Amino acid sequence: MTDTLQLSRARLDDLRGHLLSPDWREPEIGIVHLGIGNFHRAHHALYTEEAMLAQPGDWGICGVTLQGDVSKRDALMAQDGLYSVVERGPAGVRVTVARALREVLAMPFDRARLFELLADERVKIVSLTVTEKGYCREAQTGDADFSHPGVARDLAHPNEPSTVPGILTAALRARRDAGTPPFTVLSCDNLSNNGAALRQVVCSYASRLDEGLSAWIAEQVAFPSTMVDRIVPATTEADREAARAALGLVDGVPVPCEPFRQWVIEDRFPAGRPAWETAGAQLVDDVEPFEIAKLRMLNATHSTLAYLSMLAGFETISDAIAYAPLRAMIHGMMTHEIAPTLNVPASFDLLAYRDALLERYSNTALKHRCAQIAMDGSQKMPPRIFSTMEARLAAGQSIERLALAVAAWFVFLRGRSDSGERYGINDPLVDRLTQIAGTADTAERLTAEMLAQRDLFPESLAGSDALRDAVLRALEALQGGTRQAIDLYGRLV
Ligand code: CS2
Repeated sequence: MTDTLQLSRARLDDLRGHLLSPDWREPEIGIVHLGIGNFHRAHHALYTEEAMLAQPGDWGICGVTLQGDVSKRDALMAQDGLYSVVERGPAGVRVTVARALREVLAMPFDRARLFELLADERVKIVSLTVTEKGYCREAQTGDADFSHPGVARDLAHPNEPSTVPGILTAALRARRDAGTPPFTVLSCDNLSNNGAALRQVVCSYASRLDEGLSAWIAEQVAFPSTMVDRIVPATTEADREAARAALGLVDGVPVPCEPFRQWVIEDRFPAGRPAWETAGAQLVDDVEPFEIAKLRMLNATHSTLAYLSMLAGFETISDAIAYAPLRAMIHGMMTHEIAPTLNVPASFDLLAYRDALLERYSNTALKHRCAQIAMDGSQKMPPRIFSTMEARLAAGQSIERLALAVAAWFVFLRGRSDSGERYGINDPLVDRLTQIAGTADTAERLTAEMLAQRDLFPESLAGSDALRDAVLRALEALQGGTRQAIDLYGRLV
C-alpha cells in the first residue's frame, strides 16, 4: 500500500537513502527564483541544498512560474516543495529527494505574496531561468524590447507587472523607497554575458518610468554573470516510475538529468550568498570565457543536432550522435570551426571539453528529445551559432559546417521532415519565420529573406557574400536528403 502515498516532508525520515544527508534544518527563504522549470530544480536548487549542508544558512528557495502554471505550483506544494532528481547515466539511475525548495508561486495569481517576499530584506538573491525569450530583450540594442506587448503593458501598469524587467524593476523600486538594501540578481540562462545583458534590459526599462530609479539600479544592484550546465530533459512517465520504484512513494513532478553538472559564477554578491563553492561551483572574477565556450561548443552543437535530426528523423540526441557521419560532422565543427574562435584560460582544454561533450551526448539513458532543443531557434541561433560565424568571417575563415546548421534551421521552419512527417514549431517569431520558409520558392529567395531579418542577422552577416554562398551550398546539399548532406559534411576536412 505504501506506494500510493505521496512524497512529503513528513516522510523524509523514511527516505534517508535518497537524501544528500540526513542532517537538515529547514531554512527560511533567502532566494526567489523566477522560472521554476526542470533545469533549476536539477541544478541551482541542488547546489544550494549542498551549500546549506556544508554551511548552514537561510537559503531556502521560493520558485515562481511566470506562465501562471497553477498545476505545477499545486503539484509541488502538495509535496511540500519536495521532488526527486532522477539522475540517469551509464552507471544506472540514482534518485535523490531535493529539499531546498520551500514555496512555489504562480504569477499572476500570487503577485501579492511574490512582492511581499521581494520586499523582504531576508531575500538576498533573485535568480532566473526564464529562457532566452523571457528577457524581453531587443536584439540590436540590448535594451528592453518596448514593442513586446508584455513590456508595453507593464509600463502602463507598473504595479502589476508580469514580465521579467517589469517584476524586477517594481521590486527594486519598492526596496529603494523603503530604504532596504537591494537583492542580487542572478541570471542563469544561456545568454552571453547574461548578467550584463539583464542589467541593461532592467535599466532601460526602469528609465522609462523613472531615470533616478534606473541610475540607482545601475549603481546599487549587482547582476553577476553565470555559466550553468546540466542536461535536463522534460519529465516523462518513466521518471515518475523510477521515483516511485526507488522511494516507494508517488512523486508527480520528478526531474530527470545527466550525472554531469557545472556552475561557474561571477563572485559579486553584496548581500551574501550560499557557500556554493562547497558544492563544486567555481566562483571566479570573469565568467565570460566559460559562458562563450559553453554556448558555442555545447549549445551550438545541440541546436545543430536538433535541426538536422528533426529533418533526418532522429528523435533524441543520443540517437543522433550514434549516427557516425553526424558525430563526425559535429566533431569537425567543434574542432575546426568553433574551438579556434575561443579565448579561454590556458587550463581550459578545449579538445578534452569537446570529447566530454560527445560522451555526454551519447548517454542513451537520457532521452533528450531533439524537438525540445529545436524550440525558440530565433532566440538561440544568434548567441550559439551566429556569433561564431561573425568571428570566423572577420578572420576570413571558412564556415561550412556552421552554414549547414543555419540551412537546416531554415528548412526545419517548413515544418516537415524528409519523410514528410509534420511537426509543430515553437518560437516567438513563429508566424513571420514559417511564412518566409513556407513561401520562398527557391534557395536564393529563402536565404535572402531570412538574412534580411535584422533582428536575427546583424549587418556583418547579412551583407556577407561568403555567408550567403555557404548557406546556399548547404541548402543544396540538404535538397538531396538530410542524411546525404550529413554524410557529405561529415567527410569535410
Ligand atoms: C539545450 C540546453 O534546450 C536547449 O536548447 O541546448 O537546454 C542545454 O541542454 C543546457 O544548456 C545544458 O546545460
